[in-house]
Amino acid sequence: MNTLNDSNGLFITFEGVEGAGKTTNIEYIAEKIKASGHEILLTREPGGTELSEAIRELLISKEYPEMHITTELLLMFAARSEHLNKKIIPAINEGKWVLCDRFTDATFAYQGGGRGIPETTISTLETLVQGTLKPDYTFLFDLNAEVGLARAKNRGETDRFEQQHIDFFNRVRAKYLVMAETEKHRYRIVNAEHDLSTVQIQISQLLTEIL
Ligand code: T5A
Repeated sequence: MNTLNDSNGLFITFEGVEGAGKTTNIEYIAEKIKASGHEILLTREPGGTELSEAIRELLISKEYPEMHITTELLLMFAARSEHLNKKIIPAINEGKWVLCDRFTDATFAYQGGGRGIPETTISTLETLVQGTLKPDYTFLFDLNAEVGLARAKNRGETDRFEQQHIDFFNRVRAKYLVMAETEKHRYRIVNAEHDLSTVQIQISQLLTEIL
């Protein structure tokens, strides 16, 4: 794995169930950070490099509804390994603030909480792919899973994950909340159920603290 140098780069991730508003708000957050003088890299998981985006297509495609959960887990980490080594770590080492729409906490929430893969299995892969690297901050866009799913479905075409039963998303949300409680120093919770302007007021307050 590529290693981090002692640059002023920062790694911030954005998490939450489907339709929580991560993609909508990440640009807003990027503008605020840029205005304070930092260089930004905006990216996402699964994806972020040409190969990782190709893996993303396999993961979200409805052509593979019966994908085995271990295959899904390994593909998530295969995409992540490429993304981390080719894009995330080099950018942090150049002093950039990397803003990533989802990262390994999504694996703990979806493949762990949602699919029931043991946490120790996910942690083993996390260590293999990331060593000790973790995000500096994680914004959790928290909302009732049913509200989020309805927002995502309103947007049109759904992907393979969005076909899951609501119980799956309730477990995903519950796992995120456990992680936020366990890692309070890293997590910042945004109540994403409010209208967009109220959500952005909360984001501004949280960013002021970080900046
Ligand atoms: N996955 C990912 C795993 O299972 N394991 C992993 O390790 C990783 C990395 C793709 C899938 O992969 C899974 C999780 C996902 O199922 P993704 O591309 O991040 O990951 O897909 P989604 O989370 O499905 O992305 P969404 O676009 O659905 O969610 P967002 O980004 O949180 O929501 P956003 O911003 O697109 O908003 C959705 C809609 O709601 C509206 C927006 O305008 C938009 O129409 N909206 C609001 N409406 C009212 N009030 C607000 N406050 C609103 N905020 C946004």
